[in-house]
Parts: sequence; structure tokens; C-alpha cells
Amino acid sequence: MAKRSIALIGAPVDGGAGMSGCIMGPAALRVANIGGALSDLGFAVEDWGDVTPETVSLSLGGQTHHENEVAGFARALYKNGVDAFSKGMLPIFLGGDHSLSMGTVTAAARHAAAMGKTLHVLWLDAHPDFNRPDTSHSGNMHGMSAAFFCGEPGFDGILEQPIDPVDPRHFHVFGVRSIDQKEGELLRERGVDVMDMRHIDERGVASLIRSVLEAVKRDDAMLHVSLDVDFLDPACAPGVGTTVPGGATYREAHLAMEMICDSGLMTSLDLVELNPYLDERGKSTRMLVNLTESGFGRRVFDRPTTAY
Ligand code: B3U
Ligand code: MN
Ligand code: MN
Repeated sequence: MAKRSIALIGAPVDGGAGMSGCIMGPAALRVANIGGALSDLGFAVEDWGDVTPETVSLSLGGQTHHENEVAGFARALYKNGVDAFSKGMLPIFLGGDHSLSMGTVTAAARHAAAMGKTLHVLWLDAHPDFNRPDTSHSGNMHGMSAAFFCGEPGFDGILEQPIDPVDPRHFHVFGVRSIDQKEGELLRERGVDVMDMRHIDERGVASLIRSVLEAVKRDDAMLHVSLDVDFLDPACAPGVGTTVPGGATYREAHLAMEMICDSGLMTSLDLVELNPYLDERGKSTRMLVNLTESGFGRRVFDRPTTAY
């Protein structure tokens, strides 16, 4: 099967995060030559540059912050994403804080619906980002993106058109170790597939990732992967505003990405929450580029795989 062309789409949004700095994420990933790394793996890569956010005027109420910036990026990313899918390309969205998934996942869901398919989302993150404006303590919209694309109420006007909501049972949260109380109740009520760190310690990365990939395959679905830097242990990726101890190790994270690659199921990817201002000599940026390489076929030693 021919390799899909990749579109790199920059999303320098940071109004969804509690502190600024993610605005530099797309630039740092380009400095680390993410495009060249993918070309070296045999992909045709087009860099579409950074999207221009639309001008939006809305108020979500509560104490939600920066909804106009977040919605402006979400609308632009939605359009760019739909465009990339309709050209048969695999978009990689360079963040930017995690609110950008309001645009990227809804674009993937739209394309899936147009193809008569469903969409699964694999959320590699310390947090499930399943707050609504009425449950969030912080008001930060990077903690709300998944609630939005799963069709929770309270987000009217973010996009201009109705969304194709992701079935919460197709929302797989992997690596989670920080959940707010009401957020946890909502996850349980909706039947989200939550794989917390205890679960990973007991069952291991390979068996859990395999179960997600098997579900995607069974449904003949599209798969959007969203990789938040704070999924990783702060020791290997300090460049993020919301570090939580006890994250995925270097080896666990690479194994997850290698298995995703072997499955051939991933149709889009977000790289989010990289804050170069907090990084140590490019360590987290390089880690994200290396994980992307594992997700697109870089191998230490090529051999028939047994993992997936
Ligand atoms: N659940 C908290 C913390 C948080 C979520 N996502 C991040 N932090 N990055 C909140 O603010 O909603
Ligand atoms: Mn996140
Ligand atoms: Mn997070």
C-alpha cells in the first residue's frame, strides 16, 4: 500500500492553557526538523505553515478563559483538517495547547461520517480533558476539548456547524493520572475507556494498546491519536506546563507509538502542549519528534513484528 502523504499543520494557540508558551511549539518542532525526519522515513511531506485563526465573538459563560482565541483556532483547524482528509492526506497538527483538538478531532469525525465510518480517539495524556464549562475549576479550555468533541453541552458557537460527536465509548484515554471529581463522574456516566496508570502497571502497555487497536480494526474505523507532552514522565519531557509525576517512560511511550504504526490504523495525529520556554535544551521537543518517528516506522532493527 502506498504511503499516505503527510500535511504538517501548525496551531500556535496557547489561550487554552493556564500559562503561555505553547505558542512556540510549532516553531520548535520545525527547528527539530520534524518534516525532514518524516521525509527520511519515505513520506511525502507538505508543510502547510501555521493556520490563521478566525475572528470569533462569543462567551461561554462561567469562568471559561479565552474562548474566542480557542474557537478561532478550532474553526481554522477544522477547515484545514477537512481539506487534508479530502486530499487523502494524513494531517499532523503541531500544537499549541490541547484545546486545538476541538478543531482537529471534529474534522476527523466529519471525514469519518462522510465516509460512512466511525472515529476512535486515542488520548495519550495525564488528563482526560473531559471538563465542561460548568464542571471546570480552572476555566482552562485545554481541559475541555474531549468533552466538546464527545458532544457534551455548554460549548455552543465554538464551530459554526453542528459536530459529528465522537461516541464516548470510542474515546480511549491512556496514561491518565489526574482527574477532577466531576470530570471523573462524567467519564463513568458516559462509558469512556479510561486506562489509568495503575491499569497500565498491572496490564502493561502492549496488551492495553492492542485492545484499543483491535477495537478500531473491528469497527473498520478511523483513528485519531492525540499526544500530550504530559503523557510522558517529567524526567523525559519537562517542557510542559502541567507535569504530573509517574508518567509514561521513554520505552513505554515508544512501544505505544511503534504498535500504533504497525497497526496501520492511524489517520491523524496531534502533538500538543509542548512549551519550549519550560524545556531543557530541546529535550522534550526531540522526544516528540522521536516518538513521531516511531509512529511512522522508524525501527532499531527491522524484523517481523509480533506485538500487534
Ligand atoms: N483537569 C484540570 C487540569 C488539566 C487538564 N488538562 C490539563 N490540565 N492540561 C483542568 O484544568 O481542567
Ligand atoms: Mn491534554
Ligand atoms: Mn495533560
